[in-house]
Amino acid sequence: MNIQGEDGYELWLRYRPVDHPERLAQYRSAINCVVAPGTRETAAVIRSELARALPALLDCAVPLVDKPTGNALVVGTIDELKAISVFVSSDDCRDLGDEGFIIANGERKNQSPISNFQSLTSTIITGNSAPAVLTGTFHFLRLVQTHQDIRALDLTSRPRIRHRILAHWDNLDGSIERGYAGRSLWNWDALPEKIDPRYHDYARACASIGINGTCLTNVNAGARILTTEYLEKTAALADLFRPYGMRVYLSPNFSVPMRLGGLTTSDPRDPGVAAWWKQKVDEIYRLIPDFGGFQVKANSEGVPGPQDYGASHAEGANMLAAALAPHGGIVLWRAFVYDTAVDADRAKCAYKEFVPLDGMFHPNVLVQVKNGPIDFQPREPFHPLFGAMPQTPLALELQIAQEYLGQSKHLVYLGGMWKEILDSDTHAQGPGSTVARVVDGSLDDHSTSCIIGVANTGSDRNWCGHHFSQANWYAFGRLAWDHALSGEAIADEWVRLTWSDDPHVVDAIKTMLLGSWEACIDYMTPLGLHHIMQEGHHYGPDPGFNAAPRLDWNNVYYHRADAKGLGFDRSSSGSNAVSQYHSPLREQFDNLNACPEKYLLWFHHVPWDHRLQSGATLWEELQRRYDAGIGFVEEMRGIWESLRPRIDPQRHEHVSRRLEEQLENARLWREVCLKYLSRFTL
Ligand code: GCV
Repeated sequence: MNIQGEDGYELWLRYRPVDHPERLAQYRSAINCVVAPGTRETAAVIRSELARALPALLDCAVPLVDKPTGNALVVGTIDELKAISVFVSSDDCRDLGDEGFIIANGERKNQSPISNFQSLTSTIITGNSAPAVLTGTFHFLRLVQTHQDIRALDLTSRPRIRHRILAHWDNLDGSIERGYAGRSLWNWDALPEKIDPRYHDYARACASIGINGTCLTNVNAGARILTTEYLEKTAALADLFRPYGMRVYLSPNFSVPMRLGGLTTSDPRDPGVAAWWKQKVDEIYRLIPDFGGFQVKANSEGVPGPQDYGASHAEGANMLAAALAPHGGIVLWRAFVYDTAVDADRAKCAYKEFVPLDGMFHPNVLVQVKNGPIDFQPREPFHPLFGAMPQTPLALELQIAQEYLGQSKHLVYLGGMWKEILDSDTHAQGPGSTVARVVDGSLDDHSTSCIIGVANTGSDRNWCGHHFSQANWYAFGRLAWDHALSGEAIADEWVRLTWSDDPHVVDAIKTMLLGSWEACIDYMTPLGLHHIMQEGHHYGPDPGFNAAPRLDWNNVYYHRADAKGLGFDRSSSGSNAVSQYHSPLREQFDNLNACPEKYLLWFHHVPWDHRLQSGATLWEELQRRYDAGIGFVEEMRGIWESLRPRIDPQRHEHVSRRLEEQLENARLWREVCLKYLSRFTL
C-alpha cells in the first residue's frame, strides 16, 4: 500500500510498483528487455515512456536492446519491425487504419496475428504508424498497471471516431472561460522560446487515452491568435505535440478579415474575404504542416458570423472549408445558436436553423452539436439534430469542465452521462440509430467523424482542480476512442490507475463515482429541471432569477413554476419541441404519462398533484429527490472517510475538503429550491 503523499500531478500515469506478487513475477519473466527500433520522434517518446514506466512498475532494470533476445517487448511500426526481421502478416494489419494497434505475444503463435516471429514468448506492439504504436504502448502499460494477465495477448484496437479533440476555452491573457483549475496551461508570453515541460506531460496524458487533437483557444475568440506572432507560438506547441500524435486546432473570430486584414467586410461571399482567409490558412500551413483546422462559434451569444451579412452558416463554413481543404484541414462549425427570432423556445432554435442546411456543407465541414439542446445541463435529452442531418457529419461536443455540475468543487463522474447520450436511440433510421452511430459516421456512412470535449485542465498542480475531475478527462478520452466501453469499466480502470488496486478501495471509489452523477441531478435539477443555476458563474441555485435582459437568460423561463405546476411545456400543446424527435420518441416525450420521468419537467408543465411512478405527487417526489441527492453526498463523505488509512494523506485531505463543500452546496440547493417552489404549492 502506498500511503506517501501525492499531489495528483501524475494523473493516471503513476507507474507505482506492481503490488501483486504473482503478476509481478509474470511481468518480470515476460519482459526481460525492450526493443524499440524506430528512428522518428515518436519512437523516442515511446522509448522514454517505457524507460520511465517499466523499471518503476517491475521494480527492476529493463534494458533497451537492439535485437530481441529472450522474452522481449518488441515495439515499433510494422515497417520498423520488418527491419529487424520481425514480420507481421499483412492480413492482420489491413483493418488497422493509421491509428489502430496490435498487441500480441507468441504463446498463441498459431492463431496470433504475428507470423514469422521466432520467439514464443516475446510480446509485440505494432501498428501502421508511429502514433498508433504509441497508443498501443500506453494500452500495454495500462494492462500492467491494472495487473492484467499478459501471457496470451491477441488484441487489436482501432478508434471508432477519427478526430478526438480537447477544446480549451483558454484566452490569450491566461484566463480560461469556465475554467476551474487555475490559469491556462499555455504560456503565450513565453512561447515560442520557452517550452514548459508540463506541455509534454499534457501530451503524454492525452496520448495515453487516445486524444489526437487539441484546440488551444476559446471559441469566444479574439483576433490576435491569427497574427503571425501568435501563429509562431502555436507552431511551437504543434511541434511539441506532433510526436504524441496530436494535431493543433484554433478557434478564429469570424470578423478577423476586418480586424486584422483591414478589409471593410467579413462577408463570406466577398472574394476579397475568401482570398484573405486562403492566404491566412496558407500561412498557417507553412508554419504547421499538419494543422487540424478551425473550430468556429458564429452568430451565437453576440459573436460575429456570416448572418451579419445575410449569408448562411453553410456559406460561412464553406468559405473556411475551401481554404483548409487543399491542406487536409477541417472546419468544426458549432450549432450552438439560439436566436429568439427563430423560436421562442431556445431548445428548438438550432434544429430550425441547421436542418434546412443539411447537404449544403463542404465535405470537410462537420457541424458540431452539444449533447443536449440547451447547454451542458446536469441532464438533457440528446440534441434533436442528431439523426436529423443525415447528409452532414455531426461532431459531438461534450463538456468535461463541469460548468453546471458543481465545477471543480463537486465530485461528479460524467462517464454515465456521456454513455446515456451516446446510447440514446434517435430512431432516425429505425431502432438502433444511436447517437453514437450518428457521431462515428456509421449510420449515414460518413468517412469523417469527431468528438470534442471542453477541457477541465488548468495550471493547478493536479490539473483539474478536484482529484476526481481527472476521471472525466480520462473517461472522455477512453470513450472517444471506443464509445462501446461502459462508464463502469472506465471508472474501474481509472480508479486502479489513479488510486489503488486494493479491491476494497476500488469498490468503494467506484460506488462514489457511479452514483455521483444521478446524485448531482437529484440535488440540483431533478426530474428534468434545468438552467436554474446562479447567473453568470452558474454555481449554486437561483431558481427565482428573472433580471436578465433576454427572456431565455432568466431561470424562471426554464422552470415556469406557477400555481398550477412546474416545468417547460414542450409538448404538442406547448412549444412542440417534441416534434423535432423521430417517432416513437416524439409521441413518448409528448405524453405526460409515457415521458421518461428523468425528462418530465423538460417536456411538460406538470401539475403539482400529478402522481409519479413512485405514487408520490410531483411536489413530494421533488422533496424526495433533493433528499436522496444530499443523502448520496453524505454517503460519499462516509465512504471516503473510511478509506483514510488506505489513501495517501495529501490527496485524501484535499478530497475530504471538497466533499464538505459539496455537501454544504447540495444542502443549499435543496433549501433554496424547495423554499422557492413551495411559494407556488402552498
Ligand atoms: C464559450 C455557454 C457558456 C459560455 C460558452 C458558451 C458556448 O453559454 O456559459 O461560457 O462560451 O456556452 O458554448 O459557446
